[in-house]
Amino acid sequence: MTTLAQWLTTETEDAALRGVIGSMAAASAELAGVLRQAPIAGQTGLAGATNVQGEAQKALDVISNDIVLRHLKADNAVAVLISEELDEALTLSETGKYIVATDPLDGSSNLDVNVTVGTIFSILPSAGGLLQKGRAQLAAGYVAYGPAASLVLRIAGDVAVFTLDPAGAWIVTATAAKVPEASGEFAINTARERFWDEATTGYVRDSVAGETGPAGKRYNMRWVGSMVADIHRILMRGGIFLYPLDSETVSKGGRLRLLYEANPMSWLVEGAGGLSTTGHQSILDVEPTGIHQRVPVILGSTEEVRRVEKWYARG
Ligand code: P6P
Repeated sequence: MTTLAQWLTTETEDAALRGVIGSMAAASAELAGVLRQAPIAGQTGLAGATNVQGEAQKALDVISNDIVLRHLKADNAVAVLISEELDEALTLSETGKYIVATDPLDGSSNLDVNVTVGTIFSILPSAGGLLQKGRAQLAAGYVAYGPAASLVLRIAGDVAVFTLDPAGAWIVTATAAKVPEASGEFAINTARERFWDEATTGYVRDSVAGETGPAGKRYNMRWVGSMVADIHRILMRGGIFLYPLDSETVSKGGRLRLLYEANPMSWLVEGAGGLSTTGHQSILDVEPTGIHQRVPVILGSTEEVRRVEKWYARG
């Protein structure tokens, strides 16, 4: 069996980069253990949850951020941490070579119903500053805390998948994950239909029209409401994930965050042969204007993303 450390040595000669990835993987392994016990420790965000000392329970979002921060602080290679849980970018080391942008616990609203949640991270060169396009990423990954804990990681080559073993080691379980070009499955929150633009409405209408519709095939719909869970399914068996700009999110620029959700997921999906778009451009080419900037997110199987792009091209 190949471990994460062994895989990393074949993927990059940069020991400092290997170290940062190892720190994120170690933080995620620790967090996996915390999540497994959370309902017992009263940490699932249930109303009135308290710990054994009767202290006000810190939400798992904050606990997750604390775990990531502790592991990255121990790693002098990280100059700055950008986190969904921190209003401002946090300087960790004046000499660090890397910036880590992370959503330490994405989908945490699903914790009290025991649905898969995740940690998403993006690694960028500190020389480029806080606001770099997604194409500048040096590595990106996520951990899906599901029936198994899966770490999905890409540096500059193929996308690898690791599974957490009972001893706490990440073991390679796939070395070149590929998003199937074609798929009959889309992921969108259909309760937002009344807010959708014409392109989203048209794409979904064509899809649900099935075999006799413009897409010429039957579709299924899946929406977990946890980005890591939906993206992992798409990475493993194909599909398309849509959180497009709509009349309610347009004022904020979208729903999902560019630096620590859209960019790392796009880096992984495109590295596995899929595509990502805002509807008008590749997500990886979006020029960031702020560390918590939101963007429209459409990514997955090439054929499906191309169909959405055709709808947007109609103008
Ligand atoms: P909605 C979770 O809160 C999240 O940020 C993503 O993980 C998920 O894809 C999305 O929001 C779900 O959004 O509008 O369906 O609740």
